[in-house]
Amino acid sequence: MLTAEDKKLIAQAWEKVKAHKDAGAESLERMFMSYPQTKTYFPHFDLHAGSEQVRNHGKKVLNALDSAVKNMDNLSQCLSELSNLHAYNLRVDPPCFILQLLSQCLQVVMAVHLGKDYTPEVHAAFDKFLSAVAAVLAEKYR
Ligand code: ZNH
Repeated sequence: MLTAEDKKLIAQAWEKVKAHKDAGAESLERMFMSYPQTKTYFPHFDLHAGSEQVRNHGKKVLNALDSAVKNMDNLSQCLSELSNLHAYNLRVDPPCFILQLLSQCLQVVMAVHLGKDYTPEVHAAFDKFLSAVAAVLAEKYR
């Protein structure tokens, strides 16, 4: 569970992350490079560096996380449609594991952009938050 302090740290740090419009695309690029098996879910995408599709998808992911940050107490409801989409679009095994891969890459991108502001406390709070997001996205898998 996120404590009141976690929520405060997440909300503050997220404002700084959001200022980097390509943070989502950077996270996706890292995910595709570090975990090549994730590329199999995007056969219809151009995955080369600088791809416009990856850029756009990165923006969608950032927007989804932005509403998740704004609805931290209500993640299930806030991400319900996205959860449906992932349950039908993605057939990964086990889903929670692969969903965490993007979270790992997001953490690295946040650390790069936030530098010393990405304290161990912020890291720990985001880790909990992103795990909760991934759990919601995985919750409708059968
Ligand atoms: Zn995902 C889609 C988010 C993870 C795969 N996604 C998507 C979207 C969003 C997201 C927002 C869009 C939707 C619409 O359009 O409506 N994701 C997300 C998040 C996360 C994720 C937040 C975490 C954290 N995904 C993921 C992973 C994967 C994926 C890990 C694999 C690997 N997604 C996906 C796909 C899609 C999506 C495939 C579809 C795309 C297109 O467009 O086609």
